[in-house]
Amino acid sequence: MQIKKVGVVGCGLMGSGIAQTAAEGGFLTIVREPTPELLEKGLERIRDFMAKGVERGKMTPERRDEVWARIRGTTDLSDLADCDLIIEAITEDREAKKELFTELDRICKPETIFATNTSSFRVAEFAALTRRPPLFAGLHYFFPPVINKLLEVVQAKETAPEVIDTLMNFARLTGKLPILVADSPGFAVNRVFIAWYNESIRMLDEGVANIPTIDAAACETFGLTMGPFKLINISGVPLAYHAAVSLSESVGPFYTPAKALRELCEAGQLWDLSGEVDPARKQAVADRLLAVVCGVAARVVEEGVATIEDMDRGTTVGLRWAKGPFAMMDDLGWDRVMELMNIVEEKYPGFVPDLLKKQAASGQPWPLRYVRLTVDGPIATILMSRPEALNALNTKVLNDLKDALAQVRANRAVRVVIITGEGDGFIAGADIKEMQAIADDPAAIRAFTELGQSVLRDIETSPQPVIAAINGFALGGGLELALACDIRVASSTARMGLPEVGLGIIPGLGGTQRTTRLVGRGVASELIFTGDLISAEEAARVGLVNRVVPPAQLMETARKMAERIASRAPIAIAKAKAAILAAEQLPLEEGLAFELERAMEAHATPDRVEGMRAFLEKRPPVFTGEEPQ
Ligand code: CO8
Repeated sequence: MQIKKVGVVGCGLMGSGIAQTAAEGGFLTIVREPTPELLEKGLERIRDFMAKGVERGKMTPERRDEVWARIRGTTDLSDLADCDLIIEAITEDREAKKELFTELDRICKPETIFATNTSSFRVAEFAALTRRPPLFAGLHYFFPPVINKLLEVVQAKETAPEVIDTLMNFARLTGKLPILVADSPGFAVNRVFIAWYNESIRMLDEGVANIPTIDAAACETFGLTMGPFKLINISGVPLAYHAAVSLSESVGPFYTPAKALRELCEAGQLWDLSGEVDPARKQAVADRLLAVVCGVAARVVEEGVATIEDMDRGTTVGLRWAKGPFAMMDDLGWDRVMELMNIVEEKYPGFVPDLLKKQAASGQPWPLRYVRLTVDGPIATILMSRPEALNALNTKVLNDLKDALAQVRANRAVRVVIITGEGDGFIAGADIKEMQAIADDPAAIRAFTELGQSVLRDIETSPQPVIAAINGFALGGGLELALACDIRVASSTARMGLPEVGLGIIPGLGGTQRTTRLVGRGVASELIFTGDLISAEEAARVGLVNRVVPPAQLMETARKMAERIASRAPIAIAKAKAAILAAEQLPLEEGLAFELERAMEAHATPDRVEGMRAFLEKRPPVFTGEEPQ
């Protein structure tokens, strides 16, 4: 399924931003408003937003012109007939949406994918009105859609998996970080967000604290610059009220809007943010908020709406929380989490979900995974899966990677490993935030660096060859990781570099050693001393990567290469790998002696017997990788 032309129906605050991101992603985009006046207003919004982007240096004038050239406006719905994807972004009016989708279904070609940006209704309800439920999904953008990277891709009951793949890909091409969620009221992130602000207002109702205290406690607890009251004043009181009403109707009375919110909405006023913060009351507020968001997040996962990783991703990327609920629970520890749960369980009996109780009873942290291992026949693929931070390496990621590598090493069926990254990055280096947090503790920095070095050494010494499929930024520790792999294939859009000296540190995960061995002192020195990023083409020219391919061919190229390697004798490959590595350290004589021993070991294997026999019998060999008796 290929998307080239995108239709966006509705060019208001959300629709205009959605259209801009689609055009920025390279798609021909046609926006529709019913009248020329509304259309002009919508297009003006896009022009203004891009002009501000140019003013702030976020966009060059050339880029603005290029994006603008991909946007067309219309008042005629039938102009959207040949779009490959239509995103509905009209007001949250059920009947209007129903009417629109019925009409679009009549007008559009049968293969057009429909997506609704609804936040309050079920996707399936609209899909059922059309002849294309398998081609119908949700794309739930977060405000402001050009800036907020989070996008919930909603899979309704009948949405086809290929449509979901296509939309996830579309989301990435438009610079979004997609999370897959089920078609459930409020999807994933709003369930937590609405609970968070509604609970804040309930605490105001109950006299737990005043507005400035609640806002301050929320900011400190969730690492925000704006608390719930200030945020609601900016995003709109009616929106906050109606969102809570909608969830209370579909999920239950827990979401009934707080009294003060209802009254404020009815009065058409804003919160009065004045007053003093009362430090003595902040802890009580923080406890309630933490308890509520952790419990709700676990409930949403228990219902199968999203994974624990995506709940954390959704809240950190979409709501800008410093940490997601599951990472926060791991930090707090189970004794403290259960203490918090008791507070809310008393207020809302039955609040604590079984999933959370079970995990607490196990005493284990949540099984958050930032590295995904899949094994398909003889090929293992390790996907670095922390796209919200361009897959930057923190302690958790390094430990997950170490585990994955150990599993691969122990699996005799695996003959080749591919390492690649999710989203825009391969790996943008060691995690600078984590390094900064431990910067004053040299022992901790040393331990972190040693852990990184040992993981990269695991890659280098793995008996199975490892291919780095470099899909995006490979910087600092990320490039160092790629250099520990045996072979590097890069997408033409990848960028590489060793920018450490710009941070006042040096490449400490083997960058000074492996780069020099691979490309020589001159090129290594230029890369390391300037800290400049280079293109994939340039990396290939200096010998840093083996080959460069178009982005769409990256994984296929890596897999084909892996398949060829996997068809060879595995013990011979492991021996050859050991000898190649030895060549970097040993003088030639010693290297040749080392090679001779490895050659004799390979010669003694049943695979050598099979390989030579198959050649003479003019048939393909069948290698087993068995050790000699
Ligand atoms: N660490 C932590 N977070 C990161 C990192 C990183 N290395 N790189 C990117 N991120 C995060 C960003 O903070 C941002 O998160 P948020 O949205 O919460 O602010 C998110 O990823 C997306 O990044 P940007 O918004 O910056 O994306 P852009 O497309 O604008 O820019 C770049 C992409 C150019 C890659 C930019 O993110 C960048 O410059 N990143 C840092 C690259 C870097 O300096 N890497 C080297 C790190 S140091 C290292 O690897 C040392 C290893 C040896 C350790 C030895 C210790 C003694």
